[in-house]
Amino acid sequence: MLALNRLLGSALGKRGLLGSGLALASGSGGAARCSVPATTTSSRGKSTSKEAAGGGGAEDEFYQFRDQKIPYIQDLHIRDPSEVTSLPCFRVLDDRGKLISGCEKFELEKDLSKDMYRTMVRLQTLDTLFYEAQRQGRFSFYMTCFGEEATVIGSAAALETADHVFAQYREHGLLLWRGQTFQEFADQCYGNNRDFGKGRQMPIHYGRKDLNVHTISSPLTTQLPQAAGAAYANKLNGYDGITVAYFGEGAASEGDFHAAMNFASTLACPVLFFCRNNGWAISTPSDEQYTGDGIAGRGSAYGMPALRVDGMDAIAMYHATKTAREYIMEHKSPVLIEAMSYRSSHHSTSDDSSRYREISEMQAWKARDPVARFQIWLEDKGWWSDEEETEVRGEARKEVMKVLDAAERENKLPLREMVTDVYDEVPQHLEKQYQEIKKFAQENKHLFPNNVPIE
Ligand SMILES: Cc1ncc(C[n+]2csc(CCOP(=O)(O)OP(=O)(O)O)c2C)c(N)n1
Repeated sequence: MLALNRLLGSALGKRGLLGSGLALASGSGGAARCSVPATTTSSRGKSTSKEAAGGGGAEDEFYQFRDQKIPYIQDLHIRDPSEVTSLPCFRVLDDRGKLISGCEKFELEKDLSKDMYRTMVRLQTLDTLFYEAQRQGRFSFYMTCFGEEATVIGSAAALETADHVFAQYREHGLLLWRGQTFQEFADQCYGNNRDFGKGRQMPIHYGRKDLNVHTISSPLTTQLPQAAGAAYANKLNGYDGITVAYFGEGAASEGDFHAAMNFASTLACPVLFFCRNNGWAISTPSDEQYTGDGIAGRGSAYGMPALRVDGMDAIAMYHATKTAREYIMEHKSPVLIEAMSYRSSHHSTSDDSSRYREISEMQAWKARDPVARFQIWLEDKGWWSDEEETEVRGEARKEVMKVLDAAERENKLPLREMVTDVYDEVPQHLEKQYQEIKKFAQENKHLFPNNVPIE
């Protein structure tokens, strides 16, 4: 039994458990991975001694398996995963937005806090009005991030603009934090001739080279192996920054998640895997999505430090991301964060979530609204007033209405843009297709929006 305790102890002790402060387990080890004496290993994965090659008799305490030191036990039973304690969840504010006693050291400074809060309010306003505009048929599709404002803005604020971001689609708040204007959001959703993506992407599939935000891909989880690869390339090039991959807990069920985690940990890629666990993947609740200790619990299996955080607590999100970033920069190896929150909105404008979840559930989560929680803390500090609240919301509302009108008035790109940019010169077969479409469009102008130049 002593040996079993030791086994569990070593598994737990290496998992970045949070005690009074916020700390990540150091080193690359996950459960049961220990460093070996220098004399037995010449370099990682290249063991030289007989013992390291897998030897060791019954009298030994540990099974030395290459660079892994595994305790022996003689108590045979199938270990129930529930014997391993869940990773606890780091938070600083309680559900009502009150600072938890002893967390004073985590309080953010005034200007940063106010900037974060203002951006959260602007994000809420952007989402509310863009959602309504889509419902009025002004553009084809939209997704909001209601309920996850603290997750996105708290983490964005803790990153540097130099950090490369591979997002899923519900993290547009990061672009807002990095300086994308309301007008630029609207131009992308309308796919007009000012859209950086030239109208070729679905709405909300933003991308900004100058802000180091890679273009969103609709197929889930493709961004994770891409992020691991980009992080590895940046490491080889000595790039001064990390790579971040945002994804939902639903996306974490794709094979790409596991491939990315394994590549990142074995190649020691400086990447932050940032899971937004909002409880739902369209109509699939998270308890049908996985068993075990959620997404963060998978970190130790990949030898990767992991943190679980209250994603509705902006201050906790900021510190968790900052701590993870510092760890990645120092160790040049990956970290996994799981931000626990709730998707308060429908999945997208193509969804009606009242068909598969209870109104009472949505109301219960509304009571923990991350924006209201952060506002209460700011007010408690004496840093936010009703006047400022009215002013920021009013200004944001006016601005969004204006940019929607402006984006709508702007021309779409000429039809010809459909076939440009893929090849250096438009190949014959595409030219032929384009000429056919152009002829059809000229003969059937009533089928095309009148702001698409047919040229
Ligand atoms: C490979 C792939 N499978 C399925 C889909 C359809 N799909 C789009 S979003 C989504 C749910 C994703 O949920 P989650 O990752 O939890 O993110 P959330 O929408 O909750 O933020 C699904 C199944 C897709 N886009 N790509």
